[in-house]
Amino acid sequence: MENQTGSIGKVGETYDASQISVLEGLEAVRKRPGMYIGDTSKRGLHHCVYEIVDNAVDEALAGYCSDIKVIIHVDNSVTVVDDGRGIPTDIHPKEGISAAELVYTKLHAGGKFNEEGGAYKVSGGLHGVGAAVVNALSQWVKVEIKKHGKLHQVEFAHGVAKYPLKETGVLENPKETGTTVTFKPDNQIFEVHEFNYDTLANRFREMAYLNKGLKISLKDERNDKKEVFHAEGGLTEFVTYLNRAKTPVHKDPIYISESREDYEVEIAMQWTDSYAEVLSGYANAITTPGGGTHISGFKTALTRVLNQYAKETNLLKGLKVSLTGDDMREGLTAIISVKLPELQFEGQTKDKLGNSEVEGIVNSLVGDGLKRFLEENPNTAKTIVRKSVDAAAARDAARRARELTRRKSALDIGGLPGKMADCQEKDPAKCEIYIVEGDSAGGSAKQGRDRKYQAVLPLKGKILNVEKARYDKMLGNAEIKTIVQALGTGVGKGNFDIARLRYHKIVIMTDADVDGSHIRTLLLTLLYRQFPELIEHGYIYIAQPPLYKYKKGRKESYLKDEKALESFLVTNSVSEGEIKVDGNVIDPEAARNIVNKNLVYKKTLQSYDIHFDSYLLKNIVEEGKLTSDLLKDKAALQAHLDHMTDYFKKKENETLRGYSFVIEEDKEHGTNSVRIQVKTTARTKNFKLNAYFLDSPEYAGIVNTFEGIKSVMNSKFHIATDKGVKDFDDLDGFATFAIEDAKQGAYIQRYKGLGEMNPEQLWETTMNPENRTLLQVRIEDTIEADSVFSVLMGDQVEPRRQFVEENALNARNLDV
Ligand code: 0RA
Repeated sequence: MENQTGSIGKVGETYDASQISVLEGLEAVRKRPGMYIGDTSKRGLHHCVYEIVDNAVDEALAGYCSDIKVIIHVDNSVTVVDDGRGIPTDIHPKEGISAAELVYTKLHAGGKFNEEGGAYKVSGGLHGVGAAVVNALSQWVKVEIKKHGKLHQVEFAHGVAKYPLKETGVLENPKETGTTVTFKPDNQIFEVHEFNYDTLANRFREMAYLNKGLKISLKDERNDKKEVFHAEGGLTEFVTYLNRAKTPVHKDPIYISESREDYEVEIAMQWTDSYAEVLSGYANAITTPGGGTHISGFKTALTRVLNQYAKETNLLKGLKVSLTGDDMREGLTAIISVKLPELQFEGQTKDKLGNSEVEGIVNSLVGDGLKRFLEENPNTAKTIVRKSVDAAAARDAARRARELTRRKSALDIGGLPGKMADCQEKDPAKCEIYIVEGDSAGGSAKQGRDRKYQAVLPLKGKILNVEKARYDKMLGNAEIKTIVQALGTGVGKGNFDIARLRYHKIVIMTDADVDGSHIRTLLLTLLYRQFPELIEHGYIYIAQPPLYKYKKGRKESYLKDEKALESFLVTNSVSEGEIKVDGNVIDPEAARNIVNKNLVYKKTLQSYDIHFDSYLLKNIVEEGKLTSDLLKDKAALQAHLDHMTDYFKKKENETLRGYSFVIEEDKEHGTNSVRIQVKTTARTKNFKLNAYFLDSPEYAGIVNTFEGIKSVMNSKFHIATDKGVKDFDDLDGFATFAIEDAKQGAYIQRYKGLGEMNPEQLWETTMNPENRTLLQVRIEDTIEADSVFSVLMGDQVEPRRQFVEENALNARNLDV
């Protein structure tokens, strides 16, 4: 595929000089991707999808599009389909190329469009240059446009058009319009290559809630997961969703939607009996984790109106302290969404809304709306005020409890928990603390560690679930007290001081079993609810003890997981003896390379079994006859399909599948397609095999993998070692032998707990910075994290059961 990348010289022949600046622009993006999409890690990778989806959402917000579909493919390419007007296809008068191509190559095309095309409203952070940025950072992009009764198509490789926009056929329904974009992010640019379903789902769910009526569906072909995000109830449904695992103290969320001139303010909020405050702001549907004027306007209005109401209704009687905004927001979940003409972002990360006029507008609209609500719903109003009064009283009690503990710990000598083993180093930046499950693993960790800079705190069993406990009760728990003491920061508003933190690496080390995962979640809940700054600073890590140990003779290796074990077995296969392929000697390195390629090919095919059929795919790829050229010739296609039908019929006993093929006309691509039915004992599956797929870079990728082993697939393999001589009729036979051979005489142990490792092993595999891998805990999405913790740790059983079922609580799936 690489050699299909249009060379610059060729582009120069087809296009005028304006292409040169386009190429320079793309080059700038590829050189410094971070400047355009933030980073090249998981976040940046997913951001590419958001940019493409944002374009479709803009079309939807302008009222021209009702349905957006997003598909994650097996090769980690992504398709975004919309039924909007279709990107303009006409040739741009000044640039001399199609508008569609311009959108994907020119960094300022979006802005220009706005002046000329009129209705192109830009919502995203990149001001419409998103498509070109994503193109520059993609291995390939394919765009299909339905417009003017025709299907148009253009493809790019590394940002460069492979050919000008072309018409491929006529539409069945000439009135149909829309845009389909498929892209594969460049693996050379991004550090992370696999899309995460939940990350995309959370974002689309949020977008659907923020844009009432918008419909986005998501499908993952890697596992056939799918969901439709669509909320006629908008923010009210959002708050209900966020509170799904909590117990609301009033029935329906309070909803305020008002506008003043060009400013729209939409708010939904609901109090629950939890102690967490969840406030989330959006400006033009862009999240503002840094807060800003909309948030401060909201807070001011809430404090003012509730205080006034409490005074007027005499509900403050007996309260010794005055009611603060924090008291009022205890247990509150609120979404504040504003839409405005000209966004201004502030702060280091540009995630804080800066428009000063917004503060007053939100303050006044929310104030009026809330006042009206309280007057019309006196029972709910009283419940809310009583909850705030409770919070204020608890805050006062906690302050007294804290003063008590502070005095006590001042008397403590050293102030460190007794069962803890501290390190010698005093500079927190160099210090680590391992929080370890169980006394026995704790003992191994104490013996195995480097005592210069590694401290160990063993925990006895499970700590208190802080999700269900207020501050004072939490501090009464002995295990939590030892953790707080060890960290050194203190805890709670006005008491926590990050400057006093004694370790800049806090490593949670638990067993890879259900109990271990529960303890880890309890610890993360404590850290998330009481020490969120530690997570924000990136100080919290999860240790990754190996799952496997491989031992053969004196050689000992630890393998992180199944995948690592598999690739280890391949690299250690056929390590001795003479290997011949069709009579020619090859070196073991080459043999291992072939075995590995065979494995990759097998896995690639296998991954298509979920939404396609791997056996059929293998046949099509290896025969190489069923191409988009063959599709065009109906008679030849029919002859080939007859041949395939006979072939599969003969193999029926082996495959247990019945295949049938029907030719259909594909006017859009000016050709035919094949409808395939696969019957197994369990079910019948239907697919359409069309030119779109056979011409896709995705399919080319599979063919390419096959090409790598094609020449030796049916070769005779021969291996002669001390143990004897073995012959194989094909690569499959040899590859199976090679991997089995690596297992021969080896002892492969699967670790269940940390306790199965002695101190040296624990040090070697999990604590020694030279070898270990630590998983850094990051909060990608603060509101989603809040709801995950309440789902996992809260009172409601059903949401938790559902979550555990859907996520199968994978120990490595820890991005909260
Ligand atoms: C500008 C003008 C027109 C449509 C679009 C942009 C458009 C862009 C994207 C990007 C993804 N999907 C899209 N759908 C539409 C309208 C041109 C016309 O009225 O013919």
